[in-house]
Amino acid sequence: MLTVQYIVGGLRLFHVINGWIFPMSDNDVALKPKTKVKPKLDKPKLYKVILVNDDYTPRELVIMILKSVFRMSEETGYRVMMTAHKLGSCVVVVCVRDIAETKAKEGIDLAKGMGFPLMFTTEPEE
Ligand code: TYC
Repeated sequence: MLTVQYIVGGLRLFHVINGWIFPMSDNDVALKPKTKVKPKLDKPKLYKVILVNDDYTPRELVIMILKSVFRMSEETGYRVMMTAHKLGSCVVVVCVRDIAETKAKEGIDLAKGMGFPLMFTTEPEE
């Protein structure tokens, strides 16, 4: 009995007829794969913005800065502030380096403008 099979090898197509392998001709396009090859983009490295505790900045000011710079609710701001207050520091947000550094500077500058030494640092995520 005559059996015909098709083999896709890389970009070349082959007929297999009774165990014999024949390359397909260029205009023989029946089994051309329809899948598109998407080039994969590297995912950007992420950075943590970290709120650091100090003995001078008022709690209410820390919460106000978390709300205005990092768009946090009062409740989240309170929890993040208290975590830094009790443990020494707290991760505020994880984002791309550019944004992380800009947000950290905005927070520092706001507090500095009011005479307080509040500190935000940034570091790469593992
Ligand atoms: N420890 C400060 C105080 O008792 C409040 C504070 C909390 C300051 C968190 C900084 O990151 C901080 N007034």
